[in-house]
Amino acid sequence: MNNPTKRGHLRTSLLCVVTAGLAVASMVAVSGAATAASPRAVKASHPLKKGLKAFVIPKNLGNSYFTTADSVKTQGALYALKQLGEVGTETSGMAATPASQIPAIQSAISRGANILIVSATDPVALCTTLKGAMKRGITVVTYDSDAPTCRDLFVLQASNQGIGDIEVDVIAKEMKDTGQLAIVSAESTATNQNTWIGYMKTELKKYPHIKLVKIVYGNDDTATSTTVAEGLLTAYPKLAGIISPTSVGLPAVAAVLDTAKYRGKVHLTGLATPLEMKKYVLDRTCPEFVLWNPANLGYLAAYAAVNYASGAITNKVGQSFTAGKLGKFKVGADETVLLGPPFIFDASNIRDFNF
Ligand code: RAM
Repeated sequence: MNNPTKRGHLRTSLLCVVTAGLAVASMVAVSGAATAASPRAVKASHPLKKGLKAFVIPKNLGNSYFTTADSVKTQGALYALKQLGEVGTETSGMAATPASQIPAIQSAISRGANILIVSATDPVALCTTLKGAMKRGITVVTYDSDAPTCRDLFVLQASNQGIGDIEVDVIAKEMKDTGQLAIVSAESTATNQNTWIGYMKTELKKYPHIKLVKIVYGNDDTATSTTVAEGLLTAYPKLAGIISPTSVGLPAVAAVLDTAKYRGKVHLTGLATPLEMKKYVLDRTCPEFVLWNPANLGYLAAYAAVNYASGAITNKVGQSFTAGKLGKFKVGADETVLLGPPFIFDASNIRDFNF
């Protein structure tokens, strides 16, 4: 155990998770992100506008992480919008690329959007379109993956450093602090993965016997992730560990490692949804991985966006709002609202989650 304090905290948090039904609620209860406002800080609540046209635009469609973050069924972004009396629509392209996502953003604008909630495939390529939207008075909120210079607010799933550090600490423990490590990421332009990889490189300095030999990109596409993982294993026959910080990449890499040729030879961790990883956790291809509650991320992004579009909050540090069942949140530095800490999933809790 390389970081007992952090791991201990996460373990304690996960002990609260007892049944599939309660799991999601418990992740909220222990998130620690909701900040109770002092009685003095509570003002008469500003009325929220109703009937706003809100478009939820994930990196791409067909990715179960975003389906969970956005859907009514999972109580994600579209559910929150419905609760608030807004008109919510999910739209995007099929590939997690700016070329595929930008036309969906443009179409949302021409369909009369009041709010855009976007997971950015690129920190800059979307900016002309998003800045154009902001000039027209459209509220632009990024969630999951940021475009820092061209949005009003960013709703962040968990501390970026926390996400990077914990993945390195998990793989280092599995690798017994030694050997060649590679990363199978998403798009090479993805703001979130690149930020986490930056923190991973810093955290790796704590493990001088682990060498990061290669970063490859599976583009949040299963077939591409499989191909690049296979290429990696061929090019680096001594590879001892892989981190895949993407919910599409991690199950794809796990499927490659869960074969006679590689079974038990290469350690694996990363980010993914629990249902997609259950098999690989239980057969020990990937004993531990990390995520947060994607539905709560979408839900929080919707509340933040509607509060901003209604003039109930600005994006200044300390502005606070209530996000329905999640409680009160505050705008922090860099116009960012934080959901909570990341979670480790393992054999002790993997059966408890239904997303
Ligand atoms: C993929 C996407 C998303 C990321 C998750 C963990 O679904 O890249 O942006 O947050 O993985």
